[in-house]
Amino acid sequence: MDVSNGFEFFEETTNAEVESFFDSSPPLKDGDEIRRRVEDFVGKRCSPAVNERNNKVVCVTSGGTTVPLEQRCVRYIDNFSSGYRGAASTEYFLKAGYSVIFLYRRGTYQPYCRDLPDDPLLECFDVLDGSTVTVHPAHTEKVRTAISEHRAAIRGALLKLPFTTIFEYLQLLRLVALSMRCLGSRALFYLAAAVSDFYVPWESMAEHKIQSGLGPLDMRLNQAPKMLSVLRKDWAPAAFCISFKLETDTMILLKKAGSALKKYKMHMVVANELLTRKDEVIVVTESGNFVVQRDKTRPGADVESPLIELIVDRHSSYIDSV
Ligand code: 9Z3
Repeated sequence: MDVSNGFEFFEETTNAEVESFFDSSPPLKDGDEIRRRVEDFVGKRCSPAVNERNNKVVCVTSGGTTVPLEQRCVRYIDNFSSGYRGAASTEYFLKAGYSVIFLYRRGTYQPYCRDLPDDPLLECFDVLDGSTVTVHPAHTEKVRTAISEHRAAIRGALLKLPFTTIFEYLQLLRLVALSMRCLGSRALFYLAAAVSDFYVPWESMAEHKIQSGLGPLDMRLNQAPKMLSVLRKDWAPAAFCISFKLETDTMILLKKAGSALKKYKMHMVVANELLTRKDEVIVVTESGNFVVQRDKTRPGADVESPLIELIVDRHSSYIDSV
């Protein structure tokens, strides 16, 4: 699906392509309500009355987007991402004092719930005497932490917005980015979601389930408009922007990350390889590359902790420099 080797051969995304993508996308369900919630959340942090420098907001994107093959969708193409990176990073950004807009794929990992078993309801809870629900002793601490930290976060500083398709994701990203403009350099984009490179335009998509038994299926996928440059240029030009580059071939990873940095004018590109992504990432910047590793001597330590530490530091310098 991600024919990453090919994308450099495509022309720059034009404004017309961007407009046509949004014009033909099915509108967001509850779009007005989502806009109201985002503007309310960001508006509180834009006001000059609040302590400016400490009022930083990050949009963390997480999970993969789908490309539906039918309007009444039965089949779709998916991009790999468990959402672990986004969920863990959200926790560290909150800890560092950021407000977080967590734009996530429905059904993927959630902040504070990463360590719960796969089937938390059935594995964490017990029913005593046929009526009282209790937490299984082996999971009490995890459940307590998940509930209390999550509750504290959503009370003030965490706004969660779910997506499934590439149409929903890009409309939400645009909505959030335009709202975050008022934050200037205090806005940070941490784009860890795995976004489809190809899609079927809504108007050329079959309405009903594609029928089988008619021989091979021929399908033409369009190149998805590259919204990273639009985000940088038009939506939130003063924001600090970090994108991710995923490859399975380490030989081309750094080259691809370097060209994404230049092409989309990112402030950082986090390069990772599929199999080692939980142990190591390489942060590619104009002033050089930084290898960030999980501390293997500490059980349970993850790579997101030192990664977010580095990013918070660089973002602060960026705020001071503009
Ligand atoms: C990433 O590279 C993320 O780090 C992962 C995280 C998806 C690998 P998990 O969710 O994994 O913890 O399981 N995200 C970006 C992937 C991507 O598709 N990037 C595009 C590309 O590489 C640019 S938007 O071309």
